Amino acid sequence: MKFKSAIKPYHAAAGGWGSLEATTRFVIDSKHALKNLRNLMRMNKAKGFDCPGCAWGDDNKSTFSFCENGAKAVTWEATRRFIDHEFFAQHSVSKLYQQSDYFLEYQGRLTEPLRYNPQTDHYEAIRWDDAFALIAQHIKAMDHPDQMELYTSGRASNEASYLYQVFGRMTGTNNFPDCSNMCHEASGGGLKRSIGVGKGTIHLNDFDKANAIFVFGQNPGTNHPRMLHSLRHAAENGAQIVTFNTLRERGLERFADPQKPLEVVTPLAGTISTYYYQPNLGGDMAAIRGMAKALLETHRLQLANGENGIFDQSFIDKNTHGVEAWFAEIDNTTWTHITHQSGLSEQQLRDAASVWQQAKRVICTWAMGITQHKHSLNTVREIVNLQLLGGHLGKPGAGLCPVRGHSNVQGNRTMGIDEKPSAALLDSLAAHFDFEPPRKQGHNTVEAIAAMLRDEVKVLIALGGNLAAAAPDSPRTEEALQRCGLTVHISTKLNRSHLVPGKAALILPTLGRTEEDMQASGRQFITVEDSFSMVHASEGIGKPIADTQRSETAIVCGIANAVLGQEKLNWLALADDYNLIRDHIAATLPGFKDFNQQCEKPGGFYLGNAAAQLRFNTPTGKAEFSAAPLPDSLFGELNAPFTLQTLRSHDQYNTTIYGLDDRYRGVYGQREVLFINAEDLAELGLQDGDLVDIETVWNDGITRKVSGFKIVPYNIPRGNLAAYYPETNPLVPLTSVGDDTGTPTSKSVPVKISRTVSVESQRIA
Ligand SMILES: Nc1nc2c(c(=O)[nH]1)N[C@H]1C(S)=C(S)[C@@H](COP(=O)(O)OP(=O)(O)OC[C@H]3O[C@@H](n4cnc5c(=O)[nH]c(N)nc54)[C@H](O)[C@@H]3O)O[C@H]1N2
Ligand SMILES: Nc1nc2c(c(=O)[nH]1)N[C@H]1C(S)=C(S)[C@@H](COP(=O)(O)OP(=O)(O)OC[C@H]3O[C@@H](n4cnc5c(=O)[nH]c(N)nc54)[C@H](O)[C@@H]3O)O[C@H]1N2
Ligand SMILES: [Mo]
Repeated sequence: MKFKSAIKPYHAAAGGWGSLEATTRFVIDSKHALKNLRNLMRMNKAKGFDCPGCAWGDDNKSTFSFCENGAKAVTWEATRRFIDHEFFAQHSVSKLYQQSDYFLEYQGRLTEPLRYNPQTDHYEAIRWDDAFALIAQHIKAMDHPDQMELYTSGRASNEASYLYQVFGRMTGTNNFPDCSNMCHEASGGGLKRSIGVGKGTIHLNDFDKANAIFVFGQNPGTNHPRMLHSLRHAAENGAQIVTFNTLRERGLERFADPQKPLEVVTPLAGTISTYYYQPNLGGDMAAIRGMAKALLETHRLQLANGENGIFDQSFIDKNTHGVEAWFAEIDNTTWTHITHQSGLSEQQLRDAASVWQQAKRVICTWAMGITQHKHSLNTVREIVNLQLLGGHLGKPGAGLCPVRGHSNVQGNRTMGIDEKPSAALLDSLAAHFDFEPPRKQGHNTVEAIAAMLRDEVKVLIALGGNLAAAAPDSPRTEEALQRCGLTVHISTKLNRSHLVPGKAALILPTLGRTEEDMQASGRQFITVEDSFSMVHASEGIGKPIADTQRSETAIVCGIANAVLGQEKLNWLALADDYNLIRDHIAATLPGFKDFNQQCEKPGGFYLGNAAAQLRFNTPTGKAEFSAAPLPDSLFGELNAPFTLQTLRSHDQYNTTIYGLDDRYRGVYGQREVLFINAEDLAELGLQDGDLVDIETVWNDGITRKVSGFKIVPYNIPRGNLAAYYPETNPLVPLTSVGDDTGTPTSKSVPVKISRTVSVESQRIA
């Protein structure tokens, strides 16, 4: 495949004509236009399927609740292209390994169960029952249940992931590495420590009531396009929107609503952000500390003048613990430290603080720019600290909003996909299913990969996802997968993980969210949970491309039945009728009483959030201020000239590459680019378009390098770089993880760059 590459600035607003055009192009391109249009029209409506694109909520009001990137996700899944054993007979695994990620997924849907033949290096067809029997044979041959790793990617339904964790725990392990370990772990952990619940506290309609919204480290124009509508409406209602983003992101600057025809016709693009601050990578904790320092100064001045102060003192007294220790820490933090680490001036932070001060109701949102650093957990807690000062919790138009990634990643955790399960969850499962679940903590994703590298993993099952490409340190992750006794991938499309098979390997082809799921008792629906703790039904409508595919739920039941038999649970009956699974969920998890009846509610039901009702499940029973010191420096002794963040382009869904354009950033037909500040470029004696090598500066003697990345001068602070994930995953060391989160530090990789001398083996595009 040939692509014309170009860099040209994008002048229009995000979300306007360009996005409508792109949507239409994807719908037409998928050669299945009618079905796709019908799918789009039913997406996120009260009846229909949940958009697999992201975890933003739905208002069920607009006629077309979809966005350009949701449309891509749907049409990508609904393709008529497919591959079966004949394709694999033609292409060996090592040949396919040479191809790009784009090429792999572009081949279309997987339709048959496949087994790797190490003698021939080809995948071959296998019957479903034989595949299940092979898995059972490997699991039964393990010395210990902890020799199994059960990975989950956040698209899996509540029903499939619930049964998956019951299966794992009945087998005897808590090894549930998941995509969340690489994503919002810091949000869950930070919120849990601060307010006792690891989820956001707001409803979608709180955006309409907020006076100020602080958006930290996220790119909604690409990754949560429907959030732009909420921001836009908020701005129309007079809310101030303050953005903290290292890059200038088009979607946060200007936005036109493609679902409002008039606005698209007259390019009345509004400016979304009142203030747009560009901190250094990892500089947000310092920035918030600076805001808090400015606010505390004003507060004390007011008190000295006999006024009330600017904080919500009655909220603080009644609901929180530890404010004094945090104030002491703020006093200990110097402005020099704050401005140096954040890269923002004292004046900028005072301005941001004054927006916060003037707002009665404040929402803070965040995503990967906050969670993929070493000190992410403390940064999330610093955001909570700020919100607690103003009592911005438990009232309309205010609160905390981690904007989740995968469409059901939040639901997966609710369902018990958790390598560190609470005693309450285990007790409940033990009582209901009458078995003794393992109490020892399991592995997160990075720990699972380390165990594979130590040859301790006999069986890896992956319920979706693409571990080989999504996890850090690609060469080591690929080696890790190859060291497993058996790898089993439950997947919709071909991806890199299938091409680094374990000693034995299976690919099990599954139905997607958009497809009709017929079982013995009739057509099934599944349920998902969005970023706002709304649980709702999702029912696929497209006809599956092959009757040899199975639903994720049916596959999990098939595996469990082969391994555990029917002694504790009739797995096959559960696969016949998902209502029975929901009855088990209702009986074991809080908030799911009358689950099946609740699913009838249009728009779904709210799971509730104790912290939003000012009930705090913390040791003191109050919201806990965190008094963590600002890190002295972000990289200690390493002394790297640049910090690199690895991020998403507009034409990708994580490791799925839809196309080679990144329209809002003006990049076309290519992905191996490096965004850099123009002054840094000049200082290095490099020019726009030059090719460079990027090499990690780390402390373990391993060389981590990628070659031939094209330089793109960009509006980014000096010393900071950006390049796309997953091409730069080889640069992220497995041992570089967040404190208390284990999340790879994908947004702060210490690197140096040099002119490329020769480009080694590039993958075929
Ligand atoms: N179309 C599409 N939608 C998606 C996805 C996708 O790949 N494609 N992925 C889904 C998933 S799993 C997730 S987790 C989300 C991800 O959603 P995002 O978090 O928006 O994803 P990234 O592309 O990683 O973007 C990180 C953003 O944070 C900024 N940033 C990086 N580091 C810092 C920092 O230290 N400070 C500040 N202030 N800003 C920083 C970057 O410039 C960039 O704008 O999106 C979900 N939705
Ligand atoms: N360097 C760097 N690395 C990162 C990140 C980063 O920002 N930078 N982000 C991290 C984040 S936030 C995340 S969430 C992870 C994502 O990690 P993963 O969730 O593991 O990766 P995805 O690319 O979302 O998985 C795509 C694959 O899932 C399969 N699939 C798609 N739909 C379905 C379905 O309905 N069912 C099943 N069973 N399979 C399906 C397809 O085969 C497809 O190839 O990556 C992380 N890795
Ligand atoms: Mo994510």
